[in-house]
Amino acid sequence: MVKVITYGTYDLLHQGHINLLRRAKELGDYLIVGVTSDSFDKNRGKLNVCNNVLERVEAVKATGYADEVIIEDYLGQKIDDVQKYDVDIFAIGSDWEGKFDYLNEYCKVVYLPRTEGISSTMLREEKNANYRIGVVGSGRIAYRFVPESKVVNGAEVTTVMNPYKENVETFAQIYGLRAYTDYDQFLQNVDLVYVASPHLTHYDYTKRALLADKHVLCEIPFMLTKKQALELYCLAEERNLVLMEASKTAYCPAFGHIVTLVKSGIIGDVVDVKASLSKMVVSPTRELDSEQAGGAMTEHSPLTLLAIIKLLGVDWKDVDFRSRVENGVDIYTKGVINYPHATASFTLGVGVKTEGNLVISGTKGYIYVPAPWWLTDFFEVRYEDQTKNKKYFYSYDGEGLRYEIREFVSMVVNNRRSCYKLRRRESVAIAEIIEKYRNHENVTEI
Ligand code: C2G
Repeated sequence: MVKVITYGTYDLLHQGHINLLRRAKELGDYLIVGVTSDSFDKNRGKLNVCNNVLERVEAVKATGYADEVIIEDYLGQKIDDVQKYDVDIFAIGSDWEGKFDYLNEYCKVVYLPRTEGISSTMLREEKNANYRIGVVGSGRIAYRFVPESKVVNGAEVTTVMNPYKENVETFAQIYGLRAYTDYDQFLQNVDLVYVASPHLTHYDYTKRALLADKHVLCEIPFMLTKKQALELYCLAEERNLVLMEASKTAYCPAFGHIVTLVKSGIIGDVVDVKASLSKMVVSPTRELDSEQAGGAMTEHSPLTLLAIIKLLGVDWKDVDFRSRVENGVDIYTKGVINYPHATASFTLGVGVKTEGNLVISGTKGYIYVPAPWWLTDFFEVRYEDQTKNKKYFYSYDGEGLRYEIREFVSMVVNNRRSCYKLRRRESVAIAEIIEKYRNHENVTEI
């Protein structure tokens, strides 16, 4: 009996897949089809798969060509499978020509002709309305945003706006976008707005976009007061629009899993959270300009507060700050947030360097996330008995912005107003702590 094996995602199963499976089956007597697991696809950068693994397995079975369906869940599994199932032929579409020659050591490798003119990508694009994203501001983060948006289906950056003509034109030329210096005109030509402008403009740009019925993803620091954050979330709710804080760490795979592991009690009761973030900058720059709300607190606290609030909640009792201030800007701030049964602290620097890690201490053990924890793809759960320690690894692709963009587009497409990865009340709590600091409440200079 000649055994054949082939692999694929088989998302939105189409004629190309069916032809491939038929041809693979014709190569032998018994066909094994490896369908990728959802996590395997995420890890290899396929973030846009529409059908889940059960749906994809059912679709493959329904073709009638598979004698056996298995799940592909890890890199290198093909070598194991070929040996485990005693496979004679590995078959795959010609788009993979040459890529699987390494399997020749274990079986015969056949590249089958690919069906032209149809693909899952094409079907996904047809399925999803293509929303036009407009970027407000053309600074450093915007330059990272556009390439990241290209791996997310359902939306495309088409437009950019900046009141400074030269800046906006350079940016538009690099990415082939339409450029506007007038915000109202810009708003007429977009569906979704990404606010990546200087801190002090976030409120105004976001509000005007919501009033023009546009969904908004707004960079951090999202809002500088609790009132602003509440007002805009209410406005979005009233108008049935998505408003999301672009706190990229919140949407990254590793961070999400830290939160769920902690909530499931893996380190017992959480008693202390320590989060640090420092990035040295050199003047003149926005981060050191008091006129532009520069400083360590506005620049970096949203991510450290995200960690604290996600892990300990929004019902904190008091907060106290210590800052080193130079030219009206905090180059270093340490904050202590007390909860009834826990405490948390954050250290932030734009002119003081410190280790940027995250430590979550509990009654059974602790989680250590090395610097830079906010971009993490790795963490370790540690116990007194070190033999129980466990390391966890995740993907963190590109600049990591793709995860938040995907969440934003998914919220719009699926008409979801709230996201469990960062709840609106958590975002409001972050704004409230920033506001207290900016109002000099419990701030001591050192
Ligand atoms: N295919 C085809 N014609 C198309 C589209 C796809 O012949 N128009 C083939 C692919 O070449 C592949 C199979 O259908 O052999 C499954 O394609 P995908 O679902 O896109 O999966 P893929 O990402 O190619 O996964 O471990 C996974 C494998 O490496 C391949």
